[in-house]
Amino acid sequence: MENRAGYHVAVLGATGAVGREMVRTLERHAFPVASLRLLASPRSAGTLLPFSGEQLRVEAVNEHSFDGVDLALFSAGGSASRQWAPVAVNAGCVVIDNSSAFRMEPDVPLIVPEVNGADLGHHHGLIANPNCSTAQLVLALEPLKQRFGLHRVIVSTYQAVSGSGQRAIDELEHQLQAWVRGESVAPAVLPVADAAVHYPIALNVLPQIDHFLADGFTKEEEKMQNETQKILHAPRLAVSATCVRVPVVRGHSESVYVELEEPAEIPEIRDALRAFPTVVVEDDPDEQRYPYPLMCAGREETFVGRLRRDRYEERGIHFWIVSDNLLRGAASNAVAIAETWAEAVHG
Ligand code: NAP
Ligand code: 3JN
Repeated sequence: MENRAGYHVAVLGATGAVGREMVRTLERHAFPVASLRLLASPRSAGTLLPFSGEQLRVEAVNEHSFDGVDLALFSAGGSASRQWAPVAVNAGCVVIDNSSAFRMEPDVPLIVPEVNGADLGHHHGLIANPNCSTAQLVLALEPLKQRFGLHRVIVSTYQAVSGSGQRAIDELEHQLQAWVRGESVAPAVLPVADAAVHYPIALNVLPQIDHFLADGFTKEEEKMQNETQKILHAPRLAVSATCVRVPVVRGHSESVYVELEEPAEIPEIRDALRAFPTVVVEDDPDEQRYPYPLMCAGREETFVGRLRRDRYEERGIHFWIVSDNLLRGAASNAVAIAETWAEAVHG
């Protein structure tokens, strides 16, 4: 595309579920893009994708893809990130990586701008975007931490299939169409594409996201624990997660139990959440109001509802969070990091 004022930007994984949203989000946010390079594997080289009224051709990533690029948004999986992030950084590019490859490295800031944007002050060219389930959780936890302190967190997720990529979206659609026809199709993607065994997701719920670890938790559950502790600067905060895949296309939901350091009344908690940027409280039992995934798809905010005190533990509260996993959890968080970075560097 022609050069305009702004940054030379690349998106690696541009043809994926997240990458396509990154391109749309750059346009929707009017991020100052001087030129945009769309990168993927050789499989999709030549594909045309729209950006700002033009059709841009996807290129296969190579050793020269990042020459002259200021900023690269990566969303092509951990192994592509491990291969290409050093190449991009050596070429002088700042990389915002959406994979788990570098998130827990001490010298790589892991950022949700509203929560810990200040951590962007120290990076070596590589900035990490958290897991989608973590991003929406920390947005609800940070205002509670600031006002009341956090003692422990127990979270159960209800994660949309789009979190597992375009093939998982296609798999749900094919299974639903087959069910309507009274047929069945063999599952091949979920719960984990490279596992030996697959289970149906249509009209089903799978209590497994990513591979199992030795103690029975999954890697997704461990990511939620570790990343939440890092972003909140709370390395000893007890965070226990159960991550579940549900037959929803877009929008992750979370049922959260939090023990606060100090007891608090529900109206105070609502006020603290409402005052926090990008958090929307949608909570009125009298009017049967609470957030759900179809309400949140395409929105960048994080929605909180079903707020209530625990009946046994004075400092315990329960609530429900919903957010668009492809936006807040991935593309718009990455673009928000880019905006924070651009503001810090060039004002
Ligand atoms: P997807 O729909 O399967 O798309 C994968 C993208 O990566 C495609 O553009 C694909 O290109 C590209 N790609 C794959 N291997 C590549 C390689 N070796 N070299 C260059 N490009 C390659 O997956 P997705 O849902 O968009 O997710 C992509 C990655 O983003 C995930 O693996 C994960 O690391 C990260 N992610 C993070 C979150 C989060 O929670 N923040 C959520 C979802 C995903 P082709 O079209 O050429 O195959
Ligand atoms: O399954 C979800 O809802 C979120 C998935 C995220 C994901 C998928 C494949 C690889 C990740 C991630 O962001 O943690 C990764 C990864 O990079 O490890």
